[in-house]
Amino acid sequence: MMSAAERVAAVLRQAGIDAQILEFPQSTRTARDAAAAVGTTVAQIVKSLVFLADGRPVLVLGSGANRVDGAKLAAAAGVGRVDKADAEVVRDVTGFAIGGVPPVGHRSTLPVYLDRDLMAFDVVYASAGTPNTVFPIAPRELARLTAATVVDLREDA
Ligand code: 5CA
Repeated sequence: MMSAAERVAAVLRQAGIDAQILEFPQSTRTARDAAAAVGTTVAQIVKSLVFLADGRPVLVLGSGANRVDGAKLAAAAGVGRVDKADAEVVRDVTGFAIGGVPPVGHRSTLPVYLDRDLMAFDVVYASAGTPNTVFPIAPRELARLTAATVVDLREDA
């Protein structure tokens, strides 16, 4: 049985991405925790969030600094309404638990929407499938790897 982090590492390797998975003794469960562990800004942490778009699961790769604007996501997905998936749905759809949901390696292939604010950075950090691992990746590579639609998803304060 492959561990969650091994599953993510295998997907990255198969895509030709030479990512080093960083494992920490402390939590990277939240964007804030992950930023502190890595020594980077919260904005450079990728949140991998499952939403239900008219009931169908989609993946949002958001910036740790932003809240996802539901109306913007609904417009991008071409649906009437979006709701955040609950913990059980997240586990069912991705095969990973909240706090360690990675952007790739899911049980099912989801449409992916990537917050364009992430594109401003040379490197961002996403979960590697567990609550104490992350991996660095160029946002352009992340978008390619996930076949993401890059779009403005930021909720304006
Ligand atoms: N490992 C970190 C950084 S990569 C991480 O996974 N961050 S995260 O933001 O993608 O995951 C935490 C997110 O899970 C929270 O932003 C929140 O949207 C969601 N979440 C936390 N608890 C629940 C819950 N009970 N039900 C649904 N979603 C939840």
